[in-house]
Amino acid sequence: MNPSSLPVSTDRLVARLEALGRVGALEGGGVCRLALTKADGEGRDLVVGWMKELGLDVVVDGIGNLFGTRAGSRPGPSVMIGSHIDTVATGGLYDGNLGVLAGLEVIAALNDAGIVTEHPVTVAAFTNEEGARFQPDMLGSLVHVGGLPLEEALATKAVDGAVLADELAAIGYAGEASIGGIEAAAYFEYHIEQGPVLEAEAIEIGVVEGVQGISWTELTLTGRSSHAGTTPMRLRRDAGLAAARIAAEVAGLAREIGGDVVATVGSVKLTPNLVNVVAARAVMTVDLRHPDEGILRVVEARFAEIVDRVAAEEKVEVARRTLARFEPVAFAPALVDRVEAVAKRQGRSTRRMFSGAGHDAQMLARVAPAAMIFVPSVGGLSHNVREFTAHADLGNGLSVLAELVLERAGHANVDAAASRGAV
Ligand code: HGY
Ligand code: MN
Ligand code: MN
Repeated sequence: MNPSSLPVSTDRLVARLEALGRVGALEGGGVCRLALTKADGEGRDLVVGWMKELGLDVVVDGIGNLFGTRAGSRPGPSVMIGSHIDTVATGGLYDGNLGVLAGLEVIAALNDAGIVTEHPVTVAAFTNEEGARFQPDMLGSLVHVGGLPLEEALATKAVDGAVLADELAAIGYAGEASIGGIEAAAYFEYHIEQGPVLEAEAIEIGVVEGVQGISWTELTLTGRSSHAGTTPMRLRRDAGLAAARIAAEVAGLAREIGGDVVATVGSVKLTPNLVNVVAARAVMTVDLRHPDEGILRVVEARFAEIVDRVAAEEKVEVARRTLARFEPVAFAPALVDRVEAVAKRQGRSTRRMFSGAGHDAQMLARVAPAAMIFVPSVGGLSHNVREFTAHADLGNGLSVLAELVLERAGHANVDAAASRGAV
């Protein structure tokens, strides 16, 4: 059932999600389209093709952000619908892709309805939102809003050693358009929740009030390799043991403080990584998050103490590198209120919530009123090949998005719109 006045089609959206999901498809399900890989390039090609089919004016900026714009009756800032199409290595069909492809579906419905909006409407796909290959995450949208100089971003090195500028050129998306050239009058991001809340409470639409703070650190622990059989425990400088102890104590810290604190050691690389060699080096990442900046800073300080104490006890040296650090962001209250009002008017159950995941919307919020719409994730799963959101839920969020965009972009030819019903 599509209660929005725009003839959006969930079936058409799902068909595009599945088609894009075939790009970088993993054996047995799931998707791997890490930023600026060949698969990401092919996914971009597919989306650009759809943008052109829909009659959008497509531009690519210097960091590879994609923008497809449908003209309004008057020039000026766009109502922007955005997200990302890069995925983590074990990604699903929906994270990011839903927001970009739902934007294309709103465009298709505007075309089908013959509606001319006052404001232009732009669909954006931002580069490297995931931060899995290049850090920080939300890199493309951060550059777009002036939070990271383009030259610095282009020089970023991937976890696999590649340089961002080279990878961007290799897939043909080192664009000419100026950074920030497409201005947003308002920004909407439609996204799966990626957590367990909406499903657990049987709520249809998450009205997102903001995004929690995020702190990513890379630790390089340097010990000394030695023989696993001949080296007494008291003589070891074991980087692997130090990494394991830090991981365990960081998790213990999160459990001790409790509440909304989350701490994750997602990557540990040992050198030489062999069964009978005490590890000389460990390179590990620590992801800390909390909705309150003050508490996040307390967690960071306690984390630093843990690292210093364990390193001293295990006689290893420590080098720290900040990979990402973003304070919590609150979305525009008036726009958040509209998300809630439209969802309720369409008969949806709603609840207000903060986003546990980072999103491009938290960057766009620096330059325009921004808001997000969440729909449930089955089992609360995401960044997992079994990520899934039910067809009806996809349609619920799509209808809310369509109504919000139409409301914000304005009708220049109301009669044409009024004469067409919803499908
Ligand atoms: O890490 C995040 O929250 C997002 O997926 N980049
Ligand atoms: Mn995402
Ligand atoms: Mn993600």
